[in-house]
Amino acid sequence: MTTTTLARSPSAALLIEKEQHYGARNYKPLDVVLTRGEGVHVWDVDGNRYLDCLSAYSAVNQGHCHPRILAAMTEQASRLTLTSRAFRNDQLPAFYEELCELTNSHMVLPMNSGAEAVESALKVVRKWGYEIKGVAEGQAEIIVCSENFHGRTLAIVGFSSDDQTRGGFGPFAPGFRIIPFGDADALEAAIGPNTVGFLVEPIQGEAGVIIPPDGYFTRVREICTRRNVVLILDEIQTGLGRTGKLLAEQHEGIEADLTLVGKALAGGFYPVSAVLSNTEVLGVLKPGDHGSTFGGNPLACAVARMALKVLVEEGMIENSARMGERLKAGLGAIGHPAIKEVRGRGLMLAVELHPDAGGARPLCEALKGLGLLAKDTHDHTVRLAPPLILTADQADWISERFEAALRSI
Ligand code: IF1
Repeated sequence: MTTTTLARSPSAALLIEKEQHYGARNYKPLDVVLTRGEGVHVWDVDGNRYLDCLSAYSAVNQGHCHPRILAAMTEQASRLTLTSRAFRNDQLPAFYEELCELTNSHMVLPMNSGAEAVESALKVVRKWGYEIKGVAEGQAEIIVCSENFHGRTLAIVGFSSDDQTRGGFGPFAPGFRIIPFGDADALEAAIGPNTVGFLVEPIQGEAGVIIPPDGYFTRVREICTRRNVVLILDEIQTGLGRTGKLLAEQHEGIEADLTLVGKALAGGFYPVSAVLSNTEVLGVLKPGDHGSTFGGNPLACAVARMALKVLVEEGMIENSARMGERLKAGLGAIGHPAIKEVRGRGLMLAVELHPDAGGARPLCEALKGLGLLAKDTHDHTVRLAPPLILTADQADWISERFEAALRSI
């Protein structure tokens, strides 16, 4: 009988060296090499445990490797994974129905990445403008906000206001206008006869968890309705329980015309995104207008159906609201002079440091040493977005670790 020696996991240093050698350098990750995830925790190759306070940018709201989603994925993967949309499958209709009922939508366009959902919405809104609103062909204009983040494709980075996101990638698609976030008067003034849509995040994530003034979205909704402009809310990061409601728009008491979801839509197991709509807007798509090899595939649908099911059945949305308040209060009580502001909704939180406090990246390095993984954004802000299954003790632990890390740098 041949014996095999169990492969010892190579040291983190070797793995990091190999990644740096072969991989494009489009990220500068923390030097932690993860190998296992369960619930709010992840483990590195040296057996150290961390509490994940990024949730893969809010794509793992349900917690790592949720057993019920895993079971649904395994079962479907052993039966049928991909058919293309040239044929029908038994998972897509159920995915459509359950997603529409949950979000009070009438029609769904299934895609894969968040950026694809954004790009699809831009295409559909332009087509709606030409066919329904009556804008002259090729003249459609879409309004976006400065400090936006909607993805990394060429059209999307073309309307980014961030030099690093767009630098070196021109020329860009025309037909976009940038206005300040949170300023309804600026929206009113920017709308012209060719304006077909307004694309905006309910809370700006990458910009550092920027919450608009109270009443902003009530006015935005009124303006878009009155001026016949499609309101597109990008809930790819804020949606699916992250802010303590199923959709962040519910905090504002409004309904978008198009809602974009992604990330946690499949609980971190698979890239699944979708454009949700009333019938008028998505109804402009005719066979052959748009498509995607993987969009709406049976495996994606089965995983997403279970991801939504556990999100609702296991009370994760309500828990996000409760634990978000507890964590925000705990962080606010630290009272360290380096902290400029603690802000956020639900478990979409950020701690902004004063500019002279030494920067957010060193703080994230210190937090890593204390068993907490978090991500900095825009130099002085640390984002905190743990999975929505966080317990009260874990919320208190995060605050305590955050204080300890601040004292250590
Ligand atoms: C990166 C953060 C960045 C998003 C919103 C669409 C997309 C995203 C509101 C596109 C994606 C990810 C992308 C990732 C880092 C992360 C991110 F805000 F979440 F932190 F970059 F801003 N709309 N956000 O947040 O979805 O195509 O990635 O599935 O690009 O570095 P995607």
